[in-house]
Parts: sequence; C-alpha cells; structure tokens
Amino acid sequence: MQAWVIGNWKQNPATSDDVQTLLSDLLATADKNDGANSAGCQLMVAPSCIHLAGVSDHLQDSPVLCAAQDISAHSGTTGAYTGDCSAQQVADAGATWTLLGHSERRQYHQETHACLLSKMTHAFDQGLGVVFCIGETQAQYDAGQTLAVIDEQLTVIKDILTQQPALADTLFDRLIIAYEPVWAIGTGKVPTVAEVSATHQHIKQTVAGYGEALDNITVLYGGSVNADNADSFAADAMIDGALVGGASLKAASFLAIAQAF
Ligand code: G2H
Repeated sequence: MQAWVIGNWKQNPATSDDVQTLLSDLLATADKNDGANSAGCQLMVAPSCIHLAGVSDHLQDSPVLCAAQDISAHSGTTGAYTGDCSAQQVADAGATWTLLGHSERRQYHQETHACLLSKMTHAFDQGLGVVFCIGETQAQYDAGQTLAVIDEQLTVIKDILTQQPALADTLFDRLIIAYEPVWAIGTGKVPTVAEVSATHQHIKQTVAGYGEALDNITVLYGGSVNADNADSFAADAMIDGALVGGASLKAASFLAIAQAF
C-alpha cells in the first residue's frame, strides 16, 4: 500500500517569499535524496488558500501534490458567500485534494456533521480527493470515548454513500482518513503506536462496512509527528502515512518524515 505524507501548513508561512523558499528547499532536498517518492511515498502539501495557485504552479512537473485546507460548504461552484472558496475554485487553482474536518475547523469554525457532509459532497462533485480528519479531544480520550467519537464522525462518509451509493466504487483512491487526536495536535504529546494502530484498525473496519470497495482504506496518523517519532509510526502496518503540521514547515524535517514511510 502506498504511504502518504501530507504537510498541513495551516496559516503559514507569513509571506509569498517564505512560501517560495520552503518550496525551493523542499524540491531541492527531495531531488538530492532522489525524492521521497523513491521510498514509495506520495507527498502532498496543503497551503493556505491565498498561496494555493502559486504553490501548485511551483509544484507543476514535480511529484508533490497540492491540496486545499478547506472548501466552502455553501456552494461547490460560485455564489454570494463572502470569504469562501469553492471546490471548483480550489481545483481551478491547482488543488487535486482538500482537507476536510480538521479539528481546528471544527473548534474555531463550529463545523458540524451537516456542514462536513455538504463540503464532502461538493469536493467529490468537483473531482477533488478528500483527506477527512477525525479525532477525539483530551476529555473524550480520558473518558474512553475515542472509538465512539470516531464512529460518530465517520457517519459523514456513511451518509454521503447513502445519498449517492454509486460513489462507493470510486472512493478508494479519492478518500483518505487522517486520525488526529485533538490532544496530540501541536502539543508534542502523542498516543502510543499500539493505540494508534488499534484505532486505525477500527477505522478501516468501520469504513469497509460502508462498501466493499472501501476495504483497507488509507488511514494516516496526525498530531505532533516529527523526524524523531516518524519511524515508530511508519513501522506499524496499520499506519499508512502522516498528516504533518509544524514539522512540515521545514523541508528537512518534512522529508525526513517522508523517508521514514
Ligand atoms: C495536526 C497536525 C497537522 P501538528 O493538526 O494536521 O499538526 O503536526 O503540528 O500537530
């Protein structure tokens, strides 16, 4: 199974010049190392919306893919939705994937099940792949509710397949799940590999239950992944790659993580 390592740049870097420097470092180091692709790893970066077109231009003819961090829930195309970017617009800017449901979107933008169902529908309608982020809070983890929370969050996928059953046969390589415990995001705290492995196994089984074609879907781990701990996650057969935040903002650490997978 191909591994994926995805850089979620969040609201970084500060300037277009900084973006170009990061990309140049990334491509130069990737070339020098014969590319992370030689390790069978697909690389992707998710810049902020304002940098999307420039990044995708820069990455043209490179093996690195470009994703949006989010899309509008209100329309997949155009409309009177001030501040939003649609699935069609991010695809036009060069994104082939979008993240959806990151915990920072759920927390700071109150993204709900209905909102995410709408976004996912627009993404698939416009031909984008989706990296769907799920994960429990510290309080939910402490209360032993991790799997129950995940089951509830995964119902977005179940519901979209109820609405459009024909999608099931097309989603295997257009849907990635990123398991990111909220308490591990940007904190330096990580669950044990055994915990992540068991949760990923549960996610794979649950999604496989939505349709035969979704057997063994790609599941990434995210939350304080860095060059030092990537090896331990990469060694587990249930962990198909990583969604990386802070450590993706330096080419060297991002590529070290990619090499681990
Ligand atoms: C989790 C992750 C990237 P970080 O948000 O999605 O960020 O690696 O900084 O914890």
